[in-house]
Amino acid sequence: MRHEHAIERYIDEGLPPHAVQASMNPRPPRRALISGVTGQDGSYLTELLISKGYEVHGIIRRTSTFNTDRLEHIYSDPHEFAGPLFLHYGDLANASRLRYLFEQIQPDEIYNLAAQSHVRVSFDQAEYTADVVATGALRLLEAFRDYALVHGGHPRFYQAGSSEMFGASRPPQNEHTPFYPRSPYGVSKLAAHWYAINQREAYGLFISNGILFNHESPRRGETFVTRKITRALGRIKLGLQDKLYLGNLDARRDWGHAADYVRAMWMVLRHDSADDFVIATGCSHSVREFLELAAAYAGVDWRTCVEEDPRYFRPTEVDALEGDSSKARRVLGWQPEISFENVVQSMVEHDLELARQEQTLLRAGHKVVHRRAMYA
Ligand code: NAP
Ligand code: G4F
Repeated sequence: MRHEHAIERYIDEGLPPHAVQASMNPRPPRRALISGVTGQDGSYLTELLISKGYEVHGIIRRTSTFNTDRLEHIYSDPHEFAGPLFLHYGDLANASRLRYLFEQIQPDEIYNLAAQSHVRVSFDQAEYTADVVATGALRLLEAFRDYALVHGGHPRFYQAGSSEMFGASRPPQNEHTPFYPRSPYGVSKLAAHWYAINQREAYGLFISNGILFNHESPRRGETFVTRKITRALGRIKLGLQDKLYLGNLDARRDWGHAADYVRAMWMVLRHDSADDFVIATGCSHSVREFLELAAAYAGVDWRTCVEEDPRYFRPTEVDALEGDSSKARRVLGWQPEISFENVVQSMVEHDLELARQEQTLLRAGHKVVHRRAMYA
């Protein structure tokens, strides 16, 4: 059951400033602020931090439809207003609001996960992507700097960097590999990466960059290729859809599981000093290999239903990403625990179940509207 009205009660819209603080717990062991909390990684990171005793504050955007689906399960008791998750309206485009949230929440750790994170869409909306991904990160970093310098207490900042920053550089990519981004998204992430390093060096603040390779899960957005594939295969298997249209099947990616990667984010901020880390499995597969494996798990002959569609090609493609995360393994003691096969299998099983639910509703006479990706 969805708790739409319950979750709305937790969002501090309309609360006077003092009530935001009054509604929080007495000082918890650690307090985290997450931008992008409603996204794939935001939801896994929230779960991880809560399991470690954190009080978690998330920044969410005001949207005309609910964007809190990935967080609904954390609201098991809609009648309590005691956390451990608090949501606040905000946007990386709105610097004054970010400063206000730092003052009110006084976080120990900040995770900047907010982004227009779709590479293909960044070609259509390059300026907007730069505003959110690059300048948005700068707005948050500047709010963090002023908060950290005035408040003290040595708060820590995590910047969500991406393997897209390596772009055309040949694999395997590590912290010494030259950056060569191939999309407005990659360029914007690289600007954010350097803003973070500059603030670390200029002000001596604890600011770290993760350079994360692709990570997936059943909570992955449905316009990224892995989830687009598993969602479609589930529906094709149950006769709800005929075709799956894809772009470049030859691109290679280093795909891990989001749960492993948010654990790395946390370890990056728990390290003794601020630094930058590549996080990756070290194995890559082509989109075609992902498709073949997913189709095998779903029991679908993909050759009969997959068609190439040039709308999904990118003006400039990143052909091959495969990360060398030996520094993170050596220095942080991080390593992935979920295999590529398990990532694919868990996504297929999840999406077969979604398709079964859709089929049941259809058979019961309900009208089901499946949202289809628009060239992404
Ligand atoms: P995601 O699912 O697309 O989530 C992005 C989050 O950012 C959502 O919560 C979104 O809110 C929020 N957001 C977008 N624009 C915003 C704005 N203007 N102000 C405030 N919030 C905004 O991304 P993800 O896969 O969880 O990735 C998390 C971060 O890691 C992103 O920065 C991404 O670029 C980066 N990254 C991801 C991967 C990967 O493979 N997943 C790899 C490397 C780096 P709505 O829910 O309202 O849209
Ligand atoms: O799933 P994708 O859209 O992910 P992409 O471009 O690698 O970006 C993701 O990973 C980055 C880390 O490297 C993140 F920073 C970023 O935020 C995002 O999470 O595409 C993967 C590959 C590409 O080569 C693309 O051309 O799949 C290819 N592809 C083929 N057909 C497709 C499709 N991608 C999408 N989205 N849709 C297709 O139909």
